[in-house]
Amino acid sequence: MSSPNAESTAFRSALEVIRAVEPRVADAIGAELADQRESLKLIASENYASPATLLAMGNWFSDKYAEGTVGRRFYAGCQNVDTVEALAAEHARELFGASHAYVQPHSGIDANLVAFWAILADRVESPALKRAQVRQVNDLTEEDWFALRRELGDQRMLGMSLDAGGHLTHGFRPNISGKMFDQRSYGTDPATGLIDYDRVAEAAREFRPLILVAGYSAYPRKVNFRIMREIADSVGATFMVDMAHFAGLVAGKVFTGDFDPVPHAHIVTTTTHKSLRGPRGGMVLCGPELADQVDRGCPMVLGGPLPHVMAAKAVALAEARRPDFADYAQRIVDNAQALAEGLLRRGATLVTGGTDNHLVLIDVSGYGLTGRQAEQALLDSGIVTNRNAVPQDPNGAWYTSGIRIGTPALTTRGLGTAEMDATAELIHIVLSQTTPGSNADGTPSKAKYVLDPALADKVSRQATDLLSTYPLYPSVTLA
Ligand code: DSN
Repeated sequence: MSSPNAESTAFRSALEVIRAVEPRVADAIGAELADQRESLKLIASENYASPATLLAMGNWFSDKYAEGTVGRRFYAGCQNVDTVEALAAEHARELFGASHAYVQPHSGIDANLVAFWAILADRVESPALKRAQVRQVNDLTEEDWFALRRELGDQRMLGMSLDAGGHLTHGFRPNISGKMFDQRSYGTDPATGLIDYDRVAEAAREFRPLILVAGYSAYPRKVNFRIMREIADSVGATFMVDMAHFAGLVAGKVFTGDFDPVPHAHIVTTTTHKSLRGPRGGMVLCGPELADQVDRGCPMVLGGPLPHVMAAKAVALAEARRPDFADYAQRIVDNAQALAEGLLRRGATLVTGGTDNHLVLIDVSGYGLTGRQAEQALLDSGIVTNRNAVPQDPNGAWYTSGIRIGTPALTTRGLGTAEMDATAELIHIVLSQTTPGSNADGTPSKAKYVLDPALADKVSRQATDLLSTYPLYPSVTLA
């Protein structure tokens, strides 16, 4: 462990150096720390990376180009990048029990694109090259190349629907994945809000996708990946899991057996900054069958790797291999369940009636509000959340009827189940005291709301009090 003094000195010195060039940037960095320290951060996809992870990103690795893979680069002088990339991949393999890890993706969408194109290359391009008896695409005739491009663009994907908690990158039209694939969705049972595996199997039988995707950004339950793999196998689909939200729960062995995607999926993607608590970035895990295609991610779909971020991934993954990470992961779920119970006891409606992961989805229509009104009222009260669609949402993806809350960040700060109950009380007070507002012409507004500013201030102070026992980055003083 580094000394608190060393961490303070490092950040203070960095700000001093930045301030000498552009003081407004140094001020904004300092202000961001102050804001994060004072707000109750309940955004399910955010966390606080360790000082070591943050510091690993701010250095001269940022200046190095390193296209290619470890030991096989298109640029000279990559020996130190090789060291950190190999370390990050080794930690990832060991942590998740995967035979191959690719740590270059810059984000979750990038990791998913790498996976999609690795699958397309394996399932569509390689057979076409074989049929044409050539080694690579440049050797195809114009006619065969044209036919292959059409075939690549004519593939199917089955993923979870957006309003059931799926993710935009799983084949939805506003995202490139929806323009690449013919997509169909599976939803959740309207009565329970849970995935109905028989319905997924039926959809797979009817649609015959090349890729079956599991994974979510707003589904508060576990997914049985063994069953999903059986469904994929029954229709010859490649099974891909996007575990971005719950990677920390897999790493911390809270999700094991049927609920650990790594032994069941052909390919797994993730971000590294959510429950995993690393730097902003992405990662792909797979078996030997897809490893070569995955390693072509750059330059196939990625710009040059970011060696400074790979260095930070190595640091964060090393942290996640420590025994205390399992305790952290379990506390994330304990806290989410305590938050859910606290909300239910106070009369809130929760999608699926609770949670068994890191997130809770409140249906705020029970409070007479849209997600947007609820999100803003909570923000006025020092509680940072995000609005989210609920299944069959009548208010669509912009206004929504839900508020998604998650516990990875507050758990990192050290808050426990008692503080989650206090947090549930603050959320309930704000939502039950907020009323919908009207437009200038008197019609009901989906965005405007009325909340007594004195109440918002009071809750804000209570939130700050709740956090004061659990300082964020206690080792870091900037003044
Ligand atoms: N932005 C992330 C989330 O909030 O879930 C995933 O895209």
